[in-house]
Amino acid sequence: VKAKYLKDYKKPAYAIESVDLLFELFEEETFVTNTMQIKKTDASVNDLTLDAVNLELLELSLNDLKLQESRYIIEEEKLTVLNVPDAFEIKIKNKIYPQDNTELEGLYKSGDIFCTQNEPEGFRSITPFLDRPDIMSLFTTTILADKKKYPVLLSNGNKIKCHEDFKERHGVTWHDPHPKPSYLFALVAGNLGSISDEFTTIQGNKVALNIYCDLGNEQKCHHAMHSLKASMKWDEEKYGRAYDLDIYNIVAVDSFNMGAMENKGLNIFNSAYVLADTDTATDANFMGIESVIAHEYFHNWTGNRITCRDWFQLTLKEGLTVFRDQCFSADMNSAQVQRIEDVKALRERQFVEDASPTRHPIQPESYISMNNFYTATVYEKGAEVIRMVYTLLGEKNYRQAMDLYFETFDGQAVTTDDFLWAMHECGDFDLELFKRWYKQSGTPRLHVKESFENGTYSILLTQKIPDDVDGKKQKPCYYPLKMGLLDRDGSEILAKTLIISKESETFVFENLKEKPVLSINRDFSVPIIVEYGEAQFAFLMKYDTNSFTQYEATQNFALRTISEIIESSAINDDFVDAYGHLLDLDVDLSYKALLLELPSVSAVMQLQKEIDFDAIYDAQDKLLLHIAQKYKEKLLDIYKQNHLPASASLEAKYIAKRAIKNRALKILSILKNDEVAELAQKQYEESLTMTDRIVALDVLENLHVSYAEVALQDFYNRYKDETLVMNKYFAILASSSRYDVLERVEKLQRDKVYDEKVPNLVRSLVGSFARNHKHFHAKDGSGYKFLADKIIEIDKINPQIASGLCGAFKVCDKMNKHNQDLIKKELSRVISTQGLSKNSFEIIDKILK
Ligand code: BAL
Ligand code: ZN
Repeated sequence: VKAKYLKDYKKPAYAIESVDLLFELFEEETFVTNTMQIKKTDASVNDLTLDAVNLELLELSLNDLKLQESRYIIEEEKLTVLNVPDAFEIKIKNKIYPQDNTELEGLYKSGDIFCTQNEPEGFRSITPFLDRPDIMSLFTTTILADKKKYPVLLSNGNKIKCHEDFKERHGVTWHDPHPKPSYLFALVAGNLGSISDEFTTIQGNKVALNIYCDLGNEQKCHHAMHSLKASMKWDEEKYGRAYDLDIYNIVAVDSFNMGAMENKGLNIFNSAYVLADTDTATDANFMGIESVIAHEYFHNWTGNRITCRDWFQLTLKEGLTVFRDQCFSADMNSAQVQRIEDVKALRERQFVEDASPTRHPIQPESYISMNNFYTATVYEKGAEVIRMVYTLLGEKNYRQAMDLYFETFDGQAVTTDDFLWAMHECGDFDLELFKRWYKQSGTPRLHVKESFENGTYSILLTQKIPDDVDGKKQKPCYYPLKMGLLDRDGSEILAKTLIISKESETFVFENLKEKPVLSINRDFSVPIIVEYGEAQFAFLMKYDTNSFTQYEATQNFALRTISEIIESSAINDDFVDAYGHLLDLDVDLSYKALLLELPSVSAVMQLQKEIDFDAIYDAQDKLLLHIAQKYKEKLLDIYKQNHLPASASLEAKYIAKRAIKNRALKILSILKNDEVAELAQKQYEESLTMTDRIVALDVLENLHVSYAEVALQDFYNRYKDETLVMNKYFAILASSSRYDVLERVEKLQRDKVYDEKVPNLVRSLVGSFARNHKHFHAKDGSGYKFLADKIIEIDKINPQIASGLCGAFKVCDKMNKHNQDLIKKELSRVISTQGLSKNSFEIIDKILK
């Protein structure tokens, strides 16, 4: 297995100026004819080597002359044409089998729909090509297929011709006027339903908008359409970027490895991020759709018009586009809630990755399978790095810098250095020091030491930078650190952004009457872990004017309290009192629901040198039970005041009410009494929304066996034909705290709704079980054995999904010796499986090293 290295990047020796593709789709096979106009850009080369996977070649000609076999070589992943002229046309016809493609890369079938996924390297399994993002070409695509089975035929760009002159078959030709890399090529053919709308750009161009889905699901596409129009408007207003084609198509398919894909003018989506109505989708699903629709739309400028030179630059488009979609969602909803949700997700996923053997910088230096690098680090930490640039520059300069970036690099495939150049042209920051964020891995820590003497308050800030994964020392970071000082009455004395550039620095604040209270890393201005000396968590929970650090104080105080319970069993009453104050706070209810949430198992585990899941669960339960007992009446009041079973409104006010009352219900459920079980049961039966129904079902599953059985049966009967809803059902059962979870998961695999070929279902059942720490890390090794077996099985079907599951073993070296040995035994078994994909190999190899 060979790795690729960033340092080995070489400019391409050829340009493919245009590509003409003909797809002849049949049930048993598909013929692809690819005609390319190619020019040498490096006169010293003789041969042309194209990327080609499992090539079944039918015809090959150069400038209309059929090539003899002596003129070309076919290898496992290559087609080399020998001695080519300086400029030429090459025509290749080959055969592929989309209906048998279970890897869901290249051209494949999701149910009865032909569709594609080409990022990063899927195109080479469709037809030979220079399949790298710095080869940008003009694409013209003709699709021929059965008229009845595939009335809808789509590709990138504009429809330029219809071919209706056949009996049972028909065809369409699409032309994309924007040069693009092959990873943005897309094709769809199917019998699809759709909804349509229109958007007029700021320049006055009318754009036809279409969302395609399985027939019968059209009514579930309206939220996605609304989100698309809002995204188009937002990008014009905030970034001055308008859409650049006459048509924008989105297609929802059920089998998709990722969330969605930004193919030029023809986005293909995992149906989970398109389809929604209040009966089948939760409030969180609605938000997720809004954000992913926006993300893919924003890629049109940050990703498509300006793309990556090579895959090591992935964060150039992903970090930036995640930052853009986060800002969009903040503008559309509550900014304070959005920021906390984004940070929570970062810490749950990225911080864990950054502390594991698979950690990597946002710009990795090498990879074996690029598919393994669509990570929380490249995406979410990448977005935090862009956010720091934004903070360093300020809104106005950032906008100027983005304008410069678009002006300078439009139509090109560029690097993160090019992006930072544009940012630096319009801002004043240390570019070389800042670049370390792109090269270093691990989560930096910042130790805070306060002192106060004669009216002078100082903070000594010391950076602790983790070593690289191979033990190499890394250097201090450069970043903006937002902070504030409060006086003892809770009024704000100052708010400031410090620039941190050294390993250790003291900041001094003079002329203060008394020692102030420090609020640090406001808005989470830098993705680090702060190590507090004598933090005033209870005070900040009450008085902090920054909603993020108020939340942070609550989390930190809770984490400290849980750690103390693990050590000594004692519950800190100060925390419980401070928590009581939160219950009375008169703030936005969605925000309050977040304040009242105790830290997750993952958050507590990150504090432990050797992870002890049983101790974490016990301590969490103990604290929660104490809170539920002490504040039972208040929590019941919150529940009753905000529970509106007859409302399914998606207005922010009602979403917030559902959030807070469901938080109260979940906390109360630790009491495990009939009163709460009846509330949950009633909520399950009476509420009109999936949000309420799914919370009630989850509560019942973990609280009351006989009520749960009835509700689960009802849920199954009601939704068994709705795969997206069944994902939720599988996830609840696989995440359950009940003792027989593994047995039930094994049984559910045989349920007729379950299909191991559909990634969403695998993620819901097997993936959720792998995150169910209590059962996955069982001392008898049964959880590990189950997952290892699944990885071996699924790796043969879909390597990307299998390598995703391998991630559950990332915590290996933080487990006790007994569990470590069990994990290593299972992973050794997996890695020695014959024919294991490079995807799974790469992850397991890193964990075992
Ligand atoms: N480019 C892969 C899917 C996404 O990040 O939008
Ligand atoms: Zn993206």
